[in-house]
Amino acid sequence: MELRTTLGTLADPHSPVEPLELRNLPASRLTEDLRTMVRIRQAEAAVGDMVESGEAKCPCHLGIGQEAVAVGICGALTARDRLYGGHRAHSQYIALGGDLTAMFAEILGKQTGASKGMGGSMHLYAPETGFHGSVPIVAGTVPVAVGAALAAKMDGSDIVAVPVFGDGACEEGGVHEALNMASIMKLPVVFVVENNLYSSHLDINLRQPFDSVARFAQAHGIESEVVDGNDVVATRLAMDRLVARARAGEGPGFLEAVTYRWRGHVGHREDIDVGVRRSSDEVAAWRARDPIRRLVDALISRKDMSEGEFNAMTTHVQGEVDSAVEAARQADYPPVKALIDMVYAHAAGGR
Ligand SMILES: Cc1ncc(C[n+]2csc(CCOP(=O)(O)OP(=O)(O)O)c2C)c(N)n1
Ligand SMILES: [Mg+2]
Repeated sequence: MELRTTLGTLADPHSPVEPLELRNLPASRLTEDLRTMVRIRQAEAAVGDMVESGEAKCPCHLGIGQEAVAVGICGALTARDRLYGGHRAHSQYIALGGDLTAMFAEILGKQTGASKGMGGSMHLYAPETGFHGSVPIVAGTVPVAVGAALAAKMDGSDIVAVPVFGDGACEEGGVHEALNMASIMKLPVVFVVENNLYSSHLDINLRQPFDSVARFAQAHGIESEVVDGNDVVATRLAMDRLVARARAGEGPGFLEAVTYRWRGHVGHREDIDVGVRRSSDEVAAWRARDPIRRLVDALISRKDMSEGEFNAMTTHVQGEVDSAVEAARQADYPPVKALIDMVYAHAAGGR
């Protein structure tokens, strides 16, 4: 097997933007995918506003521009599967159907939040949807997901575990241990890397000898696919293939989805020129590869949607987001006592 090292045009924002191939997929499904991408984008824009105004006190990492990865991968999963996220996980939480009010409430530190207001943006949790938590420790949930896959195998269930992490997380040793264990034990896990070409402010070309991280999967004998992560259809189809293999007991998979975040590493700003290569030109070129616009254009050219229908969709979703934000604002903060009750476990006998 030839070692894949370079992303080529997938990482070049100036390469021609190819129209999405909708591959005879039904309009109903693609329209739902579009709606979810719009919901993620507008919810994250609202989070950005909360950060800018100072209303949100916790660090918030926005993935605006990366929506197609979450929607593509989550569409391949059931609520019984177990997905684990990292610091930039609003998109996966929403794509799996996590409650918007509970997400905003968590970000605002309210007791109705997804983690009862104790965790903030980077500690979302909605196990009823298959979202088994996000943790800010880079790569922290990767070995945890492999543990979930081991449990699934030992139980003889058909559950698949999915850790979602970044290109930067691939520089953590735990990822490589997790890949090795998953491979040698043929565990039902699909590793998903959102390769957005940056780790904080550092370009992947300044951190690694090659820009494609799927080579780590190849090194461990794991089936891998590399896709345009701004193409929701390609992402979904690749994930479907890897999940089906894992579910059938054929071993782990690894999906590298190449994408780009429009905002800076953390907070609401674009972070132009704080890194070594991130320039306004680069951001503008990636914005032209907007995963939402590409899907809208493809749906319009197949006559499945009109521009007016898309506008109506965005207005409707904005209404949902606004009411969720308002409901989160109205909720109470947890009582101070909850800090002790929820952070420390009580010993048996109730001391
Ligand atoms: C173990 C650990 N090291 C460092 C950090 C600080 N940190 C937070 S996010 C981040 C960058 C991660 O980059 P990547 O995995 O590519 O994800 P992205 O932010 O691009 O989504 C770093 C270094 C951390 N949270 N945890
Ligand atoms: Mg990254």
